[in-house]
Order: sequence, then structure tokens, then C-alpha cells
Amino acid sequence: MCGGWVRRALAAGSGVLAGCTALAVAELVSVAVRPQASPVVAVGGAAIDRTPAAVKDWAIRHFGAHDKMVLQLGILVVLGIFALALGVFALRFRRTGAAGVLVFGVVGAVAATGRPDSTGPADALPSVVGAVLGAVVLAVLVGRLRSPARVSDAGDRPGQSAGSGGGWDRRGFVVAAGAAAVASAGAGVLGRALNAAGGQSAVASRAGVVLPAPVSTARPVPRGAQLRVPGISAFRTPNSSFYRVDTALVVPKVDATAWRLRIHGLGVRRPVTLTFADLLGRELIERDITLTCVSNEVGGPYVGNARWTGVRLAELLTECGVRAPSRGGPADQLVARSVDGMTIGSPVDDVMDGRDALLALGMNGEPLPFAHGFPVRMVVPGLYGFVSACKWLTDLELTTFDAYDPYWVKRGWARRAPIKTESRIDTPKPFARPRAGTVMVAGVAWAQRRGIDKVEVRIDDGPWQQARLAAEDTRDTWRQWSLPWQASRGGHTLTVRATDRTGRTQTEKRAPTIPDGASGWHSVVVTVD
Ligand SMILES: Nc1nc2c(c(=O)[nH]1)N[C@H]1C(S)=C(S)[C@@H](COP(=O)(O)O)O[C@H]1N2
Ligand SMILES: [Mo]
Repeated sequence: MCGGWVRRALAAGSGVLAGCTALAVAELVSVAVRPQASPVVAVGGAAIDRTPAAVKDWAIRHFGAHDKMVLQLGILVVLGIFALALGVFALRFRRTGAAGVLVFGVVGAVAATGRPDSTGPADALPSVVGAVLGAVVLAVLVGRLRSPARVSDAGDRPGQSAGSGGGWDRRGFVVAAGAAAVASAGAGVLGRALNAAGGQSAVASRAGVVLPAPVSTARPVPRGAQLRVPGISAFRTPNSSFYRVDTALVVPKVDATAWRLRIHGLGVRRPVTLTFADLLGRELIERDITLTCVSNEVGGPYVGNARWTGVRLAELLTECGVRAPSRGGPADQLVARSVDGMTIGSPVDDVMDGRDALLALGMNGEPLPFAHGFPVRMVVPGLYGFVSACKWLTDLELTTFDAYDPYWVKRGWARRAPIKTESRIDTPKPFARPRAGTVMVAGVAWAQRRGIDKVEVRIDDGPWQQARLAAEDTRDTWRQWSLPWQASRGGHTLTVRATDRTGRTQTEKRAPTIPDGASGWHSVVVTVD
């Protein structure tokens, strides 16, 4: 009896080892194809694209920057469970079990070739080659578990090998399993290392970028824009802590020297293809702009303020012969495409209305970090990122809102999404226990394009008290505020609301992030000791 259990456990382990072999080999083969073609990345990407907006939003909220790691871990856990089962199954049905590994190869291959950034059938190779070798490993290992022990096997004690399952080739199994484990670990480590090194030309191209001085510098941030209150968000968000929201499981590493941007489409009288050097050679401007994600909950972290350096998008479009629809042009939507197949649509009228819509090359004084879109991304003041801020940009197409729905719109988000007037309490933090006495309540408020005119704070059900506003940098940047509060002992709820320069006060009405951004007032509950 005992022998049967041992064999079944070893068979399950063989399934896992076969799975590991498949993934490791796929990783190695993906070095020759593209890192994005490796099956876990491809299946993960396909899963992201098919995840309902609400779930995706939930994942972003709950796992934040770790959402992608959680997804990949989830895929591995599911694969692991199937691999265990497949191993046990192969003990009875060796061929069918081994063939089962191939099914996963097909799933990976279909996912990889179906990605929007797929470069062709070669993307199937990592999954296919990996699965074939995985199937071989499973067939060989299970074969050892099924074949009768040879008499010469010195290690085989009669008492164990004569179990109900009969004898099996212990030494053969151990040797084969050891070889498979060592080989797949080697392939996996080598594949990972080579893929990591593969982005070297992109890294070198970024290191070689020298951003020319802008012809129009950002106006100096007024000294009073940054309040000296512990716990308040820095006025300028450093790149290292700038939020990141995108669908890329592997950050695209684009070699700037090979990068091209095509501008074409409806009503583009002079289509062009530009190089990175072409953009560097143009007049650059520098602007402080606060970027906001539509997935940001009231009080959430997906908002940041950076100094962007780039080319005026409207100027470039005008040179290409584009006219805004308000001036009779036929195209009302500008669709930006990234190297990873993301599509983001912005109103042509917005990017050409005189605001500082940029093809950004620089962020806070350095070339864009890879995670934030190197070499070139869009930044449009006043529009949520999903309708304006395409990273790893490679194509700009003029079209209409009627003719084309970009990525997020296909998934239930709005076609047009100006940023809503919002405010956030940065300090005290939720459930903080400040001492009774003067407590500084402080935070940020934003209403890009309109500007912040007033911020008010309410303690419990008390009257609205006007907060002190920090100096305004521009209408397109967030604004800090603070209010000294004479805190009395006990539990208190602090609530904030902002009023923008159009005179509109931030609505109390709660709206979910889908389809066009959350609304409502941010509250923080604290206990004063
Ligand atoms: N290529 C690409 N660009 C993208 C996205 C993406 O998923 N892929 N996400 C957009 C969204 S939803 C936002 S809010 C901003 C975030 O920019 P950041 O990651 O630099 O903060 O990028 C936008 N640009
Ligand atoms: Mo976003």
C-alpha cells in the first residue's frame, strides 16, 4: 500500500518538475524571441486584457504596485495544481498525461501570438518548445515509476519494492529527476539572466541621452508652494516614488536610437516618422504638471506631480497639417499607441487648445525612467492618464471617436475623462492617535486646468473652516493646504473639500472610479489621546 502512495507522490512531483522544465526552457527560448513571449508573461498579459474593469480596478487598489506580481503568482499556483494532477494522471495514462503538458503549451502559444504587441508566429516558440520538453520529462519520469525494478538495483530492499504497485526503477527515477531538475534550473537561471541583459542596448541608449536646455523653462516653483508640515506629500514627486499604473508585466525596454514615432491618419496632410534625435533637435519646453489616474479612489495614492520636459504636441500636429475639429478638422480623436500595444485616445481639441500637451522626454530633470515610458510618452494637463498619458509611445493616429475605441474604452471606461476636482488629507493618517492640542491637518488638492481656489476642512459635524492654501505653482499642478486644529480628546472625523477656480465645489456625491473617475469627500478618522 505504502509503495502506491510514494509512487503517486513522486508522480505528482514529476508533474511539477515537468512544469518547471517547460517554464524554464520557455524562458531560455524567449531570449531568442522576446522576453514578452515567455508563457507566464503572455498568459498574464492576456488575463489582464480580459479582466473586467471592476476586478482590475480592485486589484490595482488592493495590491497596488504589486498587482502584477500577485497575478503572476496566481498563474504559477494554478499551473502548479494542474501539474500535480497531471503527474498523478500520467501514472495511469502515461502518453495522455504527457500530452496534457502540450495543452498548456498551446495555451501559452495562443496567448503569446495573440498579444497586441506580438511580432509574429515566433512568439509561440517559447511555449511550444518548453511544453515539448516538459512532456518528455514527464513521460520519462513516470516511465521510471512504472517500469519494474531491475534486479541489480542494490538499493531496492525487497520489503519496499514489493508493494501493491509492484517494483519500479528507483535509481532510474532519481537520476532522471535529478538531471531534469538541474537542467531546468540552469535553463531558467540562464534565461532570466540573458533576458535581463537583453535590455542593455536600451539601457545604454538611455544613459547616452543628454536633454538639451528647454527654450521655455518651467516657471520657478514659488517658495510657498511647499508647506513645512510633516507628513504632507512633497510638492514635487520624486521619480522613485511616482505612482505607476499600466498593463505591462515586463516594462518595455526601448532602444531610443531605434525608436520611431509615426504621425498619420485622418486629415493628416503631411504624415511623418520621427526619430528620437528629431525630437531632441526641436524646441523643448519644461512644465510642472500633476498626473492623475482614473483608478485613484477618493483619498488614494495614484496622483503625482512632476516637472516634464518635452516637445509641444500641438505644434508638431500643426506641422503635419492637422486641424482641430473646432477649426474644421475631420479628426476629433488622437489615438496614441505604445510599443506594447496599449491604445489611448485623447480629444484633438484638448491637445490643441493651447494647454501644455507634451511629448515628454524628460521627467524631473532626467530622461524618462523606463517604467514611466522611456523614450517618449504623452502628458496632457487636465486629462486622466488613461485618456492622455501613453507611455512607450510609438504611433499617433488621427481618427474619430465614432470610428475607434481604444483599450480602456473597450473595457467600459469613458471616452472622455477630464480630471475631477479633488482633495486629500495627507496628515494625520487614518486611525492616527495624535495628542490633544494643536494638530496640523494638511494635504493636497487638484483641479488641473482650472486651479484650486479654496480648501475647507470640517471636524466631525462642525462648520467648514477655510484652510490655508500654499502658493499656487500653476493651474495644472496640485496645491498644498493646511489647517491647525485644536484637537480635543476622543474620536474625530476630519473631512476635506476643495473649490476650483470656476467656483465649483468638489461634489459630496460618491462615484466609483469607473467609468470616469471617483468623486466624493475624503474623510479621515482619528483618535486624540
Ligand atoms: N503604454 C501604456 N501607457 C499607459 C498606461 C498603460 O497601461 N500602458 N496606463 C496609463 C494610465 S491608466 C496612467 S494613470 C498613466 C500612469 O503613468 P505613470 O505610470 O507614469 O504614473 O499612464 C498611462 N499610460
Ligand atoms: Mo490611470
